[in-house]
Amino acid sequence: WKPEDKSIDKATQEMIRKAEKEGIETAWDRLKAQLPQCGYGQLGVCCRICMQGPCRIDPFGNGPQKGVCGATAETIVARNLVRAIAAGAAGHSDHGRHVVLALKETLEHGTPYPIKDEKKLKDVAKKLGVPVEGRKAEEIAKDLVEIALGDFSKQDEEIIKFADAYANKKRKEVWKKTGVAPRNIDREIVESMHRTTMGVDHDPLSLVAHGIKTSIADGWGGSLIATEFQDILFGTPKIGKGEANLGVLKEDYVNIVIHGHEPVLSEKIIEAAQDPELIELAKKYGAKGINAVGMCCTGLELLMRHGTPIAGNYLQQELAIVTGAVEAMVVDVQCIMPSLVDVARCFHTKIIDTSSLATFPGAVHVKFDEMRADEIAREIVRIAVENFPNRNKDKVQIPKGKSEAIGGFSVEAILEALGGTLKPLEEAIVSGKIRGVVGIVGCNNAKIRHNHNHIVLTDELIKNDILIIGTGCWATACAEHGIFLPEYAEKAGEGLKSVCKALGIPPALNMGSCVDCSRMLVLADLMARDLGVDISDLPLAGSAPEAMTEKAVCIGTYFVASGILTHLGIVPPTVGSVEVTKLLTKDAMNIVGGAFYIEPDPIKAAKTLIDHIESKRKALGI
Ligand code: BF8
Ligand code: SF4
Repeated sequence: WKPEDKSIDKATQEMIRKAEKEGIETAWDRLKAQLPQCGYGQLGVCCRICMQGPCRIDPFGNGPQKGVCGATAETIVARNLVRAIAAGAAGHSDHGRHVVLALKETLEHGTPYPIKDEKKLKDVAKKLGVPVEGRKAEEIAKDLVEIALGDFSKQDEEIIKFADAYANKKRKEVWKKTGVAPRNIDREIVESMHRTTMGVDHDPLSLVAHGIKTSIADGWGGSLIATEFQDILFGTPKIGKGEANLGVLKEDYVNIVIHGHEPVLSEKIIEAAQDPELIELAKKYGAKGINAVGMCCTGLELLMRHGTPIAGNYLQQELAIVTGAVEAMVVDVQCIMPSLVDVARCFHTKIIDTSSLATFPGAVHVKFDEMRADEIAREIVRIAVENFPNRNKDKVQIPKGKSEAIGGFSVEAILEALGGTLKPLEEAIVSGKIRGVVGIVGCNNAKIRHNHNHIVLTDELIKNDILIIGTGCWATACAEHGIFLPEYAEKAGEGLKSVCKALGIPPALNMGSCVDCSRMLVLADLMARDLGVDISDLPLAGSAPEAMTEKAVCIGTYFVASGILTHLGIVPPTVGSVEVTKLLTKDAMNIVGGAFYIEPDPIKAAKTLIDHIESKRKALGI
């Protein structure tokens, strides 16, 4: 298993080689040690829900076909899927809650997080029917906080207020008709756990339906709330430049990598990294200054809002430490490998955990508190600076690889670039210059050659005049491979190229972190409203080419629930049930207007997505 087979990226390969030479274990080594992985687990037919188990179903039909309680493969697979969706929804939505609570604290006790974007505040308020005329920002914000928290706590049967305000009528009708309109974000997650506990819901159809409901509570609820409140507090992203890949680390500087998901932390760390007193201290220790960079989704949040360099995506987190040049890696929640602490032990790097939710054995614990955000951020940066003299220069090797990237494509920024409406984009789609739009999301997965599926799929689609929008580790992959540069339009088909050139945009647009998948929903919804159709009628598709987390399962499901055909580049652990697989890949299309499509080969996947887009165009008569 050569470094070239583990990643398509040269900088990543270089660091894998360094890790191998120095005997440092990485995700690929651990995957190898896991092989062959359990076949029951891969099919999703094992159950550990009660202590009569673990039970497993023989997929070949010779052994047991039921668990001790009588649960079939269909029930077990559906329950496992619903639990994965619930966990993914919980991750995004709890993140959303934290942002709302930060704003609430600001209003009540004055945290160091003032409202940065009053225009966004008013726009969100108007959508939700909150009066804005003649009112102070704080008064409007108070009402918004109440509505958002209400979506986590209200006990009536009505659809959550954010989904009600943001989704168009046609989509809501589909949800109401099929009984999947979410009532309360927390409640749908709790009900997922209740339904799937021993001896409750055993019907794959009603289980999957509730999974869909829970996913909508995330996409049109928790994630959307996270994005909108982050924009209010930290500013709505605007189109701007940045840099990506391990080469953003600097040899002569104190390097701080901010890794995780919640900008409540990362915003403050990059502020503290600019503190003249701390820069002076860094110089005293022999560094030229402080270089704070991002990693994973929190890195994308910073890249989107400030053009902060991003050091990598999920599979590059260990490798950033392997450079030997990282003084501190600051982590909060989600997608953070526990192995970081072990890799850091091979160097001087300090792993600093900051969330009260997430403690890493062996890390330095500096728990974050919004009220003392500035002080704590400075303390964290100081730890990094004071660690600089411990760096072993002989162990330092920073790969050169990095690329420039244009980012910051919030819906607002896209509208601004188009002159205030989506009309130019819609006209390009109607005229056929752009055949359609594909939203690509999600992770890296050690089982898939790092960044390979992201790049091959993106290239193939843009070649066929399909505009790409996307988020998460896909966005970092594109940033690293130069796809987010306007000149990359040269690789696009003639139609898409001409539109990109006219607008000066790249053929693929970075819309942010994984909670920002909500931006894609808002964009699709706007387009549907403009054209007087449902989202499911539009020439759109979704894809998670290197899916890994439960959050990705949830995102895929709410794309499907929003009426979008969604490709998965990895076979999910649901194929052990014929019924659940059929439900997700076929029947869902007739029920919610979207379905999953599984295809590990990105070229084949591109062809199917293109065919799907062409069939939607035909149905629309364009
Ligand atoms: O939320 S894309 S590996 S970093 S889950 Fe994680 Fe997947 Fe990356 Fe961000 Ni999203
Ligand atoms: Fe086995 Fe049923 Fe218990 Fe699952 S819930 S572990 S299938 S007995």
